[in-house]
Amino acid sequence: MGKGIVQKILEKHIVEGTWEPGKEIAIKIDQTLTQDATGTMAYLQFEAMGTPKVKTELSVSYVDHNTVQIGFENADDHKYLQSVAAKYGIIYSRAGNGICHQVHLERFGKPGKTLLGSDSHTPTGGGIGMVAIGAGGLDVAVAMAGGPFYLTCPNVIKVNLKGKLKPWVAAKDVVLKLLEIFTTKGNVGCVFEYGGEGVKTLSVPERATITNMGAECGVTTSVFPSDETTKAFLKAQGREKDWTELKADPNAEYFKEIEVDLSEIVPLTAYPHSPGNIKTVKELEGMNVDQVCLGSCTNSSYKDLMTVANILKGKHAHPNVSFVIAPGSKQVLQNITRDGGLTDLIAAGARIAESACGFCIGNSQSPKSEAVSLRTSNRNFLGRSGTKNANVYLVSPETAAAAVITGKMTDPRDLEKMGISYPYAKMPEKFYLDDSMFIYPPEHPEHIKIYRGPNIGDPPASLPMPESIAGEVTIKVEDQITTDHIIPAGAKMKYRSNVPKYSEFLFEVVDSKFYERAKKIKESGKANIFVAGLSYGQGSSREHAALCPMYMGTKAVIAKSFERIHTANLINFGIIPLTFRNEQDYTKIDQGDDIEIPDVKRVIGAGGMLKVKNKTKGIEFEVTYNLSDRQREIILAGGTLAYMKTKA
Ligand code: MIC
Ligand code: SF4
Repeated sequence: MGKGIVQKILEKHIVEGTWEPGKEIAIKIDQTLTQDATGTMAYLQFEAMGTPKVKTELSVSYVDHNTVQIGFENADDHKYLQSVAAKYGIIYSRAGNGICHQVHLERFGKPGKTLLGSDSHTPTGGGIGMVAIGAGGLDVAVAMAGGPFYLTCPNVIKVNLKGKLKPWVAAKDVVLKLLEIFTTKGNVGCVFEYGGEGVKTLSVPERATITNMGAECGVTTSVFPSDETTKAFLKAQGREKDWTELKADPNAEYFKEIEVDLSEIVPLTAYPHSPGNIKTVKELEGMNVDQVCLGSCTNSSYKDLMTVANILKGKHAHPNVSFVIAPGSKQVLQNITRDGGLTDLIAAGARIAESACGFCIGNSQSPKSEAVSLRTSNRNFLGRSGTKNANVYLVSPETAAAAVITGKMTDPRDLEKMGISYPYAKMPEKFYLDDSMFIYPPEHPEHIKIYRGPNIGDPPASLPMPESIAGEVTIKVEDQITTDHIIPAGAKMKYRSNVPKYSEFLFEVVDSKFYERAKKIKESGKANIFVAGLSYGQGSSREHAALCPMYMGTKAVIAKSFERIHTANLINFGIIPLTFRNEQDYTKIDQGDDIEIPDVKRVIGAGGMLKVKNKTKGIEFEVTYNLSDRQREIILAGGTLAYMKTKA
């Protein structure tokens, strides 16, 4: 039987287990990346492991999230990251160099390699044929220390692309189409592998947009073949030697195959407040637009910005539209400057923001109250923009440009009627290259002292699983609760290195009284228990969505289902993810209920079925858990760091 690309790459990296979809495997990680918002905790944990130097082929520490720096906290973290990078053999990408995923694709990604990143959009690297996976910081720390990464051997879904995109229709519309087909839930344990004749019609940045937003479907990663287009991209980056061809065997077998005809796709948008809410742009035509933001790791490439620059050449932003651009990297900014795009964008009234996450994470450019904001980013979760009652629509750069001109939601194909023809932005044969914002680690790092400002605190220690859990339900939430609901980013993200302080903002966007209740429960000696619906923990890889609950004394989350990265983070911090055996039991438990999970330690140790006693309601029901033997040991030890100590 032939093999697909994902199977070929993974099989080369498996160190425990074998290729058997659904079973746990461990793989060797070639490259890691971190970003500053998750990186500080990751490196604190790495330091705790006592490894003198990273053991990967390449590890890069990016600073791209917290670059607004109101107060000393972020600058302290950046200095800490710079010193850790120098000490342990990590390349440091300074603030201003760009968004980790864009920069990694440009300068370091290699077809056929594995990449683990402490950011959920790490699968961007799949655009050049990497198996690139997002994970919590602790998992990345383990990989840097030479440990393997554990994952469920994936069910690979082959997406056969046919045809060619029509003018004004973009890669963003392709991935929004996939979100319409697959939705944001129910895809845990799957990977998208792209193939078919349509692949060769897509450039690398287009492929990367598609793999980037596979994260929103909840798949482990998304991978494109590595072909002549990949080679040309790497050549333009001066890295032709990093290219290898990757293609699926003609008789490869997959878990499932679907066909997507690129020529049938039309401009799409994801309406508030989920990337899975898909409508055609036509359906929303005429809606007034207050803000347009172009950027984020999804759509901030040279091609994206040049396309918009060419559309807006000689035009001006509508008076009601605040138009912001955050180029994906310093390289993008330098190249659109070289090729004249920046001048056209500035002339059109663009506000040029730093090459960083910026608006995407809500730490700047929050829109006005009740605004309609069109963004080329990947997430429109409630409150993420920093304005809770704003309505964020995710769109392609083409649709964004159309709204800049008209001040309304406009199908970009209608720009033809205004005399604007579709400007195909060509990929340069050679990018202007400048690596001066990378700081390479010294050969002799002995003299390096780690800088620790007052914002840096040690990661809190977790407690082993007690014999039985006596707890109270702190909160009961609905389906599709994202990590942005659990712990906000934006302005609060500066406390990432200060867990006690950051914990005060848990569930803030859902329930402003949450922290007070959780604190009371903790002080009473009971465990905090959360109850949730389907697909709990969507979105970001931020381990603080598990670390802060752990700090507040949370021992279990009972949900209808969980998302992959968040499940791993819960386990890493000794919180057991439990699912209702019978989904109807969700109705039998409420906020404030007194709960007991008897004999939990023994039962998990033996791998048996757990019971939840609802003492307030005088009933009980069964819950299940899907943990490997290794994960059961981690849960019993109270988390991965504690477990590693038992193995040392
Ligand atoms: C995001 O897009 O939500 C983030 C901010 O990049 C997160 C990481 C974080 O919370 O620091 C992610 O996607 O993993
Ligand atoms: Fe940064 Fe936004 Fe990408 Fe997250 S999704 S890495 S915040 S640009």
